Amino acid sequence: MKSTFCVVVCVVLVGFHGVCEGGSLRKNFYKNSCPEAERIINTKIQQHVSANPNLPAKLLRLHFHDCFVRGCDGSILLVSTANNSAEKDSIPNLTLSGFEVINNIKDAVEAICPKTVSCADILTLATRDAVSVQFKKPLWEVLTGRRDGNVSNRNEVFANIPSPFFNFTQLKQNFASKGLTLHDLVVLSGAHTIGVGHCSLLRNRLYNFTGKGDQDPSLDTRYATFLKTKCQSLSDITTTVDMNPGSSTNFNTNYYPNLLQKKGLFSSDAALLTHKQSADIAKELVDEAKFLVEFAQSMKRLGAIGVLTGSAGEIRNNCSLVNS
Ligand code: HEM
Ligand SMILES: *[C@@H]1O[C@H](CO)[C@@H](O)[C@H](O)[C@H]1NC(C)=O
Ligand SMILES: *[C@@H]1O[C@H](CO)[C@@H](O)[C@H](O)[C@H]1NC(C)=O
Ligand SMILES: *[C@@H]1O[C@H](CO)[C@@H](O)[C@H](O)[C@H]1NC(C)=O
Ligand SMILES: *[C@@H]1O[C@H](CO)[C@@H](O)[C@H](O)[C@H]1NC(C)=O
Ligand SMILES: *[C@@H]1O[C@H](CO)[C@@H](O)[C@H](O)[C@H]1NC(C)=O
Ligand SMILES: CC(=O)N[C@H]1CO[C@H](CO)[C@@H](O)[C@@H]1O
Repeated sequence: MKSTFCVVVCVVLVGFHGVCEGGSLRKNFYKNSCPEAERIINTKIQQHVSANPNLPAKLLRLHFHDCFVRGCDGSILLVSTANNSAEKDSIPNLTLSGFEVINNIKDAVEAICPKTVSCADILTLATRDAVSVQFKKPLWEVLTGRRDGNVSNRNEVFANIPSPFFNFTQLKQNFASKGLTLHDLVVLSGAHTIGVGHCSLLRNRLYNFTGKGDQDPSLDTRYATFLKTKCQSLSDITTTVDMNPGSSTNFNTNYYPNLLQKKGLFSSDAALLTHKQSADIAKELVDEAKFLVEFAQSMKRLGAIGVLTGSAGEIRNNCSLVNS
């Protein structure tokens, strides 16, 4: 009865493939089938993050890309085969990494509970745990019970992953197509407090914004001068710069004060200031306590996008391959 109600509400509110399908995710889904799963994932992540402080950023972006293409179904983890080019082999996958960490955790989980815990859940839990290491407590709640998809198509990435060149309207529409609100958009953009971006994606803002050798006027001039010392020419496509100067491994609320000072890295960041409603949300999120609470809620919604549950999908044996 309750689930029928939920389905009806979901269809009315967001359509079948929206966030509401997360309604069938549960707290501690593996409590009986693999009671140690969440602990193993957490222990492994502690080790991996201490060896690689960039890992939280890598996993956070990987999880986001997984959820925005075919829902959070682990499709981003699949490798291409003779007959199929997978999501991870599309252009926006630049610098996606962390795959080997997920595979390593999956091996450890398989060793104690074979064929039980999905790759989609492992990625979701591992992301939460990685971002949470510095806080020494889980930053958001992860419901579980996702199952793995068996399709990963390179051609679906461009239509689903937002581009760093998107304007406000495009960003808002992209998030809405995933059942996420403008508020989620501004809150989740705060993920750009950690990690790096490639010069290739901001070079136009620095050197050729309108095709006349000019600079993006929505970028702070002094910050642009600094960025030019890193991204030294239009032809530099390999160098990376911190998303957030000085705090690229520290998850905090610095994204917002920087954004408000016109120091957002990409056009898509700057675009959040072009409308009053989103600019006002950004101003509120300067408050770190508020940001952390909102981020937790939006991550829960992100992690529920288009999930496969019940008997849909499968539990992959190997996160890189569909079961044969
Ligand atoms: C709002 C639309 C978004 C756009 C247009 C966007 C775009 C990008 C781009 C272009 C990069 C740099 C990739 C590279 O040069 O290697 C990046 C990095 C990153 N993004 Fe986003 N992103 C968006 C939203 C998100 C969301 C919702 C999350 C997670 C909740 C996220 C998390 C990250 C992280 C952590 C990095 C750093 C990755 C690293 O250090 O390797 N982004 N994003
Ligand atoms: C690729 O497709 C062909 C023809 O449909 C099939 O015979 C072959 O087994 C497939 N190969 C793989 C690796 O799936
Ligand atoms: C994926 O699984 C569905 C449902 O189990 C099945 O109908 C479909 O053929 C599978 N697709 C691939 C590419 O394996
Ligand atoms: C945003 O970009 C789209 C696609 O390029 C364009 O049609 C639209 O006019 C742009 N919107 C604004 C407000 O610039
Ligand atoms: C700047 O952009 C314009 C228009 O896209 C292009 O014609 C020109 O070659 C670019 N300049 C450089 C130095 O690449
Ligand atoms: C999983 O599949 C990948 C890709 O084929 C392979 O390289 C890897 O060794 C496999 N892992 C295990 C544990 O079999
Ligand atoms: C990390 C990863 O899988 N990178 C791939 C991204 O896609 C290109 C092709 O567009 C591949 O060459 C990379 O290996």
